[in-house]
Amino acid sequence: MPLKSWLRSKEIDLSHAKILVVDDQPVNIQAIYSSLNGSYVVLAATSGEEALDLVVKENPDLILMDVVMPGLSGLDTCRTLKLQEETSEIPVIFITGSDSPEEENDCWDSGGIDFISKPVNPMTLRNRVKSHLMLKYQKDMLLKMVYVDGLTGVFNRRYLDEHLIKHIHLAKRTQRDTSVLLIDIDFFKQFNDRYGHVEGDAILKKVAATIQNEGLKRMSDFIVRYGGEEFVVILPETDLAGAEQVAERIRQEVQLLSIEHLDSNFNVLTISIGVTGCLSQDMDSRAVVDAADKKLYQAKISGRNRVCA
Ligand code: GH3
Ligand code: MG
Ligand code: MG
Ligand code: MG
Repeated sequence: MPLKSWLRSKEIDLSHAKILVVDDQPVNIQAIYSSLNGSYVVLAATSGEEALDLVVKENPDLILMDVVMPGLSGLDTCRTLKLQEETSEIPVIFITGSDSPEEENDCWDSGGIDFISKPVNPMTLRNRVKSHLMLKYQKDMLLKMVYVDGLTGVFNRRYLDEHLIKHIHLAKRTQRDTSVLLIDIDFFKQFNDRYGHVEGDAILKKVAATIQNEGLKRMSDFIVRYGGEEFVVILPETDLAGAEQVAERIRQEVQLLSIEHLDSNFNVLTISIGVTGCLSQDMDSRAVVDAADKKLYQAKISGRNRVCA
């Protein structure tokens, strides 16, 4: 969507936005549900513990959180969400019966983005929810523009630069290796020359999607478009033997797409992959990618359409 139109609020469709309501009293959930249902997708949890599970499963866009609950309080639930990387960006609005400034301050301190007093006025609730969903949407769009490759929809080089180093440090600390694959399409210049750039671009999308959907099995694995027709895959907590298996699966899946490439030695489109572990490298991203690049070079000179580790 062009910049101008997504900034214009009335054009943003929020009807698929997911809101999680957390309250130990079903009657409170019901009241909020009847104010918001129809405009958004509304989910409910009756405890902080249940909310933490549901947040991971459902990835809501906004959470409406009761403060006082038996077991994990709303404040503790919010603190936990803010500490976990996958859930830390989800906005939390507290709903509370207290009117003490100190307790209100606790809501902000625990990571809440706003605060609504009980009894909840339905109009106030709807306006606040809409305003925060809009902000969340705009923030998500900006993050996408910053970290996602426009053509293929996978992460870009900037994302890799910021995240690989974290995985390298984690691997050193835990002594559990993170492995890195450098993937390069074989004879891609000839592909473009014969089939055209538009077809070449479509193939880049297809290869990226195949690596992502057929190649990567763990939530923590991720793929990055590293350059024109090169991709990097990060496999946290994966040793070299495991990474070789993943690389081999990816290589086969791409070959199985059976994309015609008459100027390739294989008659179909193929990829070559270099594999390295990061524990064996000095502690920086450059060294790790260079090591994978050396292996990739071996795969290329020894015939292409293969994995070298
Ligand atoms: P090799 O098997 O040695 O990797 O040969 P190659 O032709 O794939 O390698 P080379 O690095 O010489 O060429 C990469 C080519 O990839 C250059 C360009 O034609 C193509 N390419 C790079 N980025 C894009 C892109 O965004 N879209 C399209 N369609 N083609 C691209
Ligand atoms: Mg309560
Ligand atoms: Mg290349
Ligand atoms: Mg190539």
